[in-house]
Amino acid sequence: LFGKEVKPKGPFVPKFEDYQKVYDAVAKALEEKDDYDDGSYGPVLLRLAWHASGTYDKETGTGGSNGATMRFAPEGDHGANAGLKAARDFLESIKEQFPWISYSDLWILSGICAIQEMQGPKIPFRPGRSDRDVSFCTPDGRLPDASKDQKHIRAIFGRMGFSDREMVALSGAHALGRCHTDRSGYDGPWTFSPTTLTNDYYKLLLEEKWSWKKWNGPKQFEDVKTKSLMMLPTDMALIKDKGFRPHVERYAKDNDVFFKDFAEAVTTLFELGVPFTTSEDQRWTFKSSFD
Ligand code: ZEM
Repeated sequence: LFGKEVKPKGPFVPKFEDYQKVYDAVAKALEEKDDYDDGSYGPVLLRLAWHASGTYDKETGTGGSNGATMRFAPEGDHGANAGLKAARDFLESIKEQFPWISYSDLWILSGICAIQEMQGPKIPFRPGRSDRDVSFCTPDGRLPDASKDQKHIRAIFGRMGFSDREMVALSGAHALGRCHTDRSGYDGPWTFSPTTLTNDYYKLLLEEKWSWKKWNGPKQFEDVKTKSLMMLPTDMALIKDKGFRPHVERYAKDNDVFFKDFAEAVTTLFELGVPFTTSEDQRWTFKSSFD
C-alpha cells in the first residue's frame, strides 16, 4: 500500500478550473500570434463562434454551435465561411493541448475569450456541446447575406428567435475586425480600433457621412471624411429602418448599455440548440488575462 500511488478510476470530468486553463491558453496564443491582420486573431475567432451558432433554426431545432460541423464539407466550404479556416487552424494547437474538450465547446469558449481579451464584457459559459458527424451539416444560406436589407436581417435572425433589439446589439460585433476581398469580397474595417470592442460601430454609423464606394467590388459604403472605413448594406439598414434605429441610438449613447445587451444576446446566440444538462444558473465566468 505504501509508496504506491492510487490513481482515481473513471473518465476525466473537467471542472471550471480545467476550462479556465483552456481560456488562458487561447488568451496566451492571442497575445503571442500578433502578426495577423490588425494584430489579433480575436475578430476571426469571434466570427468562427458566430458562424457555428448562427445556423440555428428554431422550427426544426437544427444547426447551432453543437456539433462543430463546419469542420466538414459542405459546410466549411459555404461562401459565408470563407476565411474561417484561419480561426480553426489557430485553435488546433489548443485542441492538442486539451484533447478532452470538444471542438464545439472550444470554438465557443474561444469566441468568449476573444470578446473578453478585446476588452469586451464578460460572457458566461457552460460546456455541453459535443462534436457530430458530417450528416449534421446545415444547408447553405442560413447565415446573413451582407448585400441585403432589413427584411433579410429579420428573416435570418428571426429564424434563430431574436428580437429587433437583439439583432442590433449583436451587430455591434462589427466594431471588430475587417472585411477581406479574398473572403467575402468586401474590403476594410468598420472602426479605427478593430481589435478593441467599443460602441464605436453605432457612433460611426450615426455620426459619419457615408457614400457608395466607387470600385469594382460588391456594393459597400465608405466614410466620406477618411475613406478608410466601411459599412455593408446590412449595416446601413440598421439606421434606415424605423424599428432598428432607436436601438442604434441607444447603444451609440451609452457603452455600458451596449455591453449589457451585447453580453446577453451573445450568451443566447452561443447556446442556441445546445442540449445542456446543466441549468442557466450554473454558467461560469472566465477570468480575463488582465483581471
Ligand atoms: Zn459579421 N461579417 N455579419 N457578424 N463579422 C464580417 C466580418 C465579421 C455579416 C457579414 O456579412 C460579415 C455578425 C453579423 C453579420 C463578425 C461578427 C459578427 C464580414 C467580412 C462580413 C461580410 C468577412 C471577411 O471578408 O473576412 C452580416 C451580413 C451580418 C448580419 C446582418 C454578428 C452577429 C457577429 C458576432 C456577434 C466579426 C467579428 C467579423 C470580423 C472578422 C475578421 O476576420 O476580422
